[in-house]
Amino acid sequence: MKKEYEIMIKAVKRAAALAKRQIGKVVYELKGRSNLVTAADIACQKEIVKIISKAFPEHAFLAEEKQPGLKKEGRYVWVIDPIDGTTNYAHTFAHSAVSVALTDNGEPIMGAVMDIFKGELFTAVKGKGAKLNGKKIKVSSVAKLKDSLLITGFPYDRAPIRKVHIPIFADFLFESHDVRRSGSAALDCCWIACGRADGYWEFSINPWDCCAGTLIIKEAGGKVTDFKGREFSELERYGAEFLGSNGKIHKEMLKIINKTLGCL
Ligand code: LIP
Repeated sequence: MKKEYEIMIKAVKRAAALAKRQIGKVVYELKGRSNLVTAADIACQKEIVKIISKAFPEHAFLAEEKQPGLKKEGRYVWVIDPIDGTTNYAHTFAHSAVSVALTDNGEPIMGAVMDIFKGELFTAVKGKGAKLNGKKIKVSSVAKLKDSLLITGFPYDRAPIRKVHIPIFADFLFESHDVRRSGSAALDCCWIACGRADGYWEFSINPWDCCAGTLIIKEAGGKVTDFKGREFSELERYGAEFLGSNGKIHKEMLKIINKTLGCL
């Protein structure tokens, strides 16, 4: 898998550099209610696909942006978010990343997330740990929710916000040190993995938002499940309900989330 890793890093760095050159120079379009896409998203995805397809023409892709002719079925599937945190990127709110993961029969085996603005590169290979700029990282040692810093996000579909997301947000706000809403799921996962925060929950993110980040959290000693505490069983289910943590506060977070979900 050495070649796959090298190609993954090449693709992520090339896309991050392309996105960085375009900061502030691209207009956005709406794919849906508050769901933005820019020309940079499209260009970065095409560049990533070009690099990977040249090296591995038989591999398939699960990518955020529509791209005609992409092979979708196969043992090896590359999961791509060319710019995660597109709304941030479009507004030059400096917190967006390129996220690429390679899966083998639906199981992430390597992943890379590169912060477009800061240049931080988070990587993980299954069974070999997680790194930030080549140095091993691990989740925080915070053992209690009341001592934690949390992260969340909100889906583009704003409908369930008032009845579901705000009550859960409020519960966590009162049960933790504080809650951050960054706008990039991939970076949220990486910040849990390196101990900058202790738990991240979000409804309705996509496999491309969190596939690499899920592996990076796990390889850094953390835990990722849905809101019933189950590991993701298939690629398509990644992110429908996302809870990533340092493992130590996972049960407390599940209890808070299900307090509201149980009332619905
Ligand atoms: C975004 C996620 C973010 C979430 C947004 C959106 P995108 O991904 O990274 O966590 O809150 O709703 O899904 O669309 O920028 O790739």
